[in-house]
Amino acid sequence: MKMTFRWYGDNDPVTLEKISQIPMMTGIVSAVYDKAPGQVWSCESIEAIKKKAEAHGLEFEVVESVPVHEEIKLGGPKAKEYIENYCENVRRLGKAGVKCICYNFMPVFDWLRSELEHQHPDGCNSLAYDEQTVLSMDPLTSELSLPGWDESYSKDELKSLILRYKEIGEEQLWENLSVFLKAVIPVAEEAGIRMAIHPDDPPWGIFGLPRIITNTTNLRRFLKIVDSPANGLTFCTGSLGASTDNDLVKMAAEFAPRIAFLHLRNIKITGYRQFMEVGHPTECGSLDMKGIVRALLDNGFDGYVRPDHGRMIWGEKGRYGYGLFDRALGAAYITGLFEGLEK
Ligand code: DNO
Repeated sequence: MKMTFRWYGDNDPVTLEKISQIPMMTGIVSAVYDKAPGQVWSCESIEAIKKKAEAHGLEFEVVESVPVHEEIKLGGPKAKEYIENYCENVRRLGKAGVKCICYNFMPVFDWLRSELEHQHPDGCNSLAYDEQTVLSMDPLTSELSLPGWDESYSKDELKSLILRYKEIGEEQLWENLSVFLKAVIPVAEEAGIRMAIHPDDPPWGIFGLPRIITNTTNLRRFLKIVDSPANGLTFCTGSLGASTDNDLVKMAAEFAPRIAFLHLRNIKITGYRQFMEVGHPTECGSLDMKGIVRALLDNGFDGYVRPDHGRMIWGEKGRYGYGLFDRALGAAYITGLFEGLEK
């Protein structure tokens, strides 16, 4: 396994120097942020990230994310063009030495929470989700915005997008995913890249939009669409673990060889479709972190790992979920878990 850390580029208050000082850190997880989703990334921008990372003794082998344009997910008239752009990005990243690309196939919204600063008794705060709160907001009428919403859409664009998805439903989304994979995976194979789809977070449909990367049955179906090591998974414990129907230890064991990227974080389930993010160790939440890592190691996992969302502790303010302190503690904990279980 290789321990990595997400870096949001030059504007990220968590600098490369700080990242490089975390024990056992091998590289960063980053992306080109100067282009809109669907566009081809310039080789200069890709190389610039690599150079900056290397200047701090860090590798740049993982990209999160190359976003999938909504037209691709919708199978719209411009899907073909955007898929070609996507393939070009895969080629360019491969040439720059990238080995793994994380992406998702969630309609309209990426990860979604109802609260950004859920207060804990010890004075820290974290992201939290409560289905009742989410359901009480209708994105078509509400003026509110939830974390995970793409703020680049106007209200009207958002509305027409949501209506288009309502027409296509789950099966058509699978079909569109299949068209995408059949075009992109052969290019990834050639480029020496493992594609790693991120599960839907939370792993169930919201606002009547279809979500399909959610559970064991669907992950099996996904992996069969193109049965290649290059068609892999991001195993995000906090995303899949939000559904109590998902047995993460079993899933880790079954999918280990196809997991290219591992996002480790713990959540505490506080009710039906209600959870908050907590510190990484097993005892802090509802997920068996040690059991998950053991299942992965016993079944041939060999991929990249990063600590996922941290709480805001020690008075830190920053990008929600992506402060330095708690993610660094998470990295140290995860390194210890692997060390203990591998030896
Ligand atoms: C949230 C992240 C996701 C992830 C994308 C991958 O913190 O895990 O936003 O990067 O879903 O495409």
